[in-house]
Parts: sequence; C-alpha cells; structure tokens
Amino acid sequence: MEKTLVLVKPDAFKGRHTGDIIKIYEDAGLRLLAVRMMKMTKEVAAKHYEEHIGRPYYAELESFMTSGPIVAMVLAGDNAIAKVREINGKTDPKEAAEGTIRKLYAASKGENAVHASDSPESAAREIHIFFNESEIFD
Ligand code: FUP
Repeated sequence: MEKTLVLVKPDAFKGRHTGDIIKIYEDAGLRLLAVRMMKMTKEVAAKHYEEHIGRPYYAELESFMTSGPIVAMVLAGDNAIAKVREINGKTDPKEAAEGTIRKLYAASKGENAVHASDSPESAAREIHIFFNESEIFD
C-alpha cells in the first residue's frame, strides 16, 4: 500500500468542493489515513514548495497558498501516488482530461484546486510536513 499527500487548495476549499473532492478519491478506492484543516504559513509553503523557490511564479504561488484555509490529507492505496495524480489531472486545467478534479474545479494553472505528491520520495517528505506518525491511521 502506497501513501500520498493531498492538499485541497484555498480556491477549492472556498468553492466548497472539499467534500466532493474527498468523495472522488474514496470512490476510486483510496483510503483516508489522516486529515487536517489549516492555514498554510509562508514557512510551511517554503518547505512544501522548496523546489519552486526562485521560480518566476513563486511569489504568486506563496500568496495564493497562504490566502485561506486548506485541507491536508494522507491517502493510501495500491499505486496511490500515480492514481491520485491521474484523478487530479494536468497542472493546467486547460490541459486536464474530462472528469479530473482540475477540469471540474480549477480556474487556472496557478489556482488549480489540488496538490498531490509526485513520487515516493516527495510523498515521504511532504506527508511529514503536515502530519506526525501518530496522526496517520494506517
Ligand atoms: P503539480 O505537480 O501538478 O502540482 O505542478 P508543479 O509541481 O509543476 O507546480 C506546483 C505549483 O506551482 C502548481 F500547482 C501551480 C504553481 N505553478 C505555477 O503557478 N506556474 C507554473 O508555470 C508552474 C507551477
């Protein structure tokens, strides 16, 4: 069983899509192991998006991700990392396939509804930015 970190970003939270998004993952056979609602600080944003620091869009990304509540969660299942990224769709909703979360709920490449880990290494790193081992029910 593989684990992955998902964030419902401020746009999707504000749009009241959190429940729909969790349902899409659960209906796809993924299991919720941890969940937390929080406001991302600049410090947490810098840890989570460390590889993006210095990129031209970073200031906008930081401002968006700290603009309102997010919902962080750990999902688990067979091939969970690839499965969740497929369910989420491409980064830019204009390129995302029909039925994906980003096609359904995202407005732009910057404000794109959800985040999900892109590799086992990222998942291991990102999960522990948001959760302690004792908060993960596996
Ligand atoms: P993803 O893996 O789909 O979350 O996308 P990336 O890791 O490439 O980018 C992380 C976040 O940076 C995106 F969700 C939004 C932001 N970003 C931009 O705003 N513009 C870009 O050109 C690339 C990324």
